[in-house]
Amino acid sequence: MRKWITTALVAAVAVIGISVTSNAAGTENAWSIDLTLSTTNSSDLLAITVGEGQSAAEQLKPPPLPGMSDTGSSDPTDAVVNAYVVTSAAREASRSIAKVDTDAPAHVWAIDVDTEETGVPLSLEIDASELYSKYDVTVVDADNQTITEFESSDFDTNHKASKQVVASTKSTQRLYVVVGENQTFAVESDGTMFGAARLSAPGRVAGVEVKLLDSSCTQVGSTATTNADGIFTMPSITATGKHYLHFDKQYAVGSECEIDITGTGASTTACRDVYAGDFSDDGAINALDLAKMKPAYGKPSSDPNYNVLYDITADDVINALDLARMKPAYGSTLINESSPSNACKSAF
Ligand SMILES: [Ca+2]
Ligand SMILES: [Ca+2]
Repeated sequence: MRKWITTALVAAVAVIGISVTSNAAGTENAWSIDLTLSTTNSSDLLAITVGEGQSAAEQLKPPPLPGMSDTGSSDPTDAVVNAYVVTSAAREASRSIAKVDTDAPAHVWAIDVDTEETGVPLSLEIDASELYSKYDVTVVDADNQTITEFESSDFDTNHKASKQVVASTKSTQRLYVVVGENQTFAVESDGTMFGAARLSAPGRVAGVEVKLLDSSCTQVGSTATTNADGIFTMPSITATGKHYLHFDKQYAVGSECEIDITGTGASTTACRDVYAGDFSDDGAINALDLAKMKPAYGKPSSDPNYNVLYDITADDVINALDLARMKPAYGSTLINESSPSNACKSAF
């Protein structure tokens, strides 16, 4: 049994892909990305930068752009764009480098985008040449509840990628940018908690249960469940203050994170992804789970020993690709649901 586990895990390591951004210059504790927001004909005059470094740094944006005025044209696609990193209620920066936080599962920035005409499709170009190669970028439009993912395969050889991130803007559009190895997050905007859960990166997934708990670990409101796009919404959130968000799914190792709900629509949190592979459903991924998987290993869906439970990649065969999805959580106490660091463990 032990030999099979060793062989299987070595195979799993071998198939973990090399990303297109693998030659980007950023490191785990010193990285940044440049963001340029644009309508069809106009872009923000000053690209904004977010990242992580040895000490926090902010560079305030010059007095209100635009340097350009409204074109006066009825064509909204030429609307002037001004984008800001929201660093506090009163300060807006063009650059925000966070302090290194090795415990953070990911980092979240709020970005406000002003366009002089509303109803404008908005695109974002990301220059990821200084991004850490293991990190993904997700852009969230909480108002319209849409998520745009920038994965390694989206970037060209110059580490640039461009996508439409908003279909139709308001005069001030709030976006959230999530960067890190994990991409599970929640934002509270106008009394609605909205977010997404990712299962064993890459890939979002349906059926993850999301609960909001107060500081005494008492559930607030009802349980939300992620849809086919991995997105959940929790309406009518009136509570404020320190809360916990708990993500879990059967046969997966769940995740919990803290969120301070301010009631201003500016509350965000990044959580560790939920990991598939807890086939024994005991809150940990270890040899017990590999033992359950073993009879199905190497079997295609046509084989009677195939079991869809173990086919994490949903590609109709159980092989090293599935083990690769389990690997980051294998044997880890950090992300064990039973860990004492899980503040609301007793609530489940
Ligand atoms: Ca288990
Ligand atoms: Ca598979």
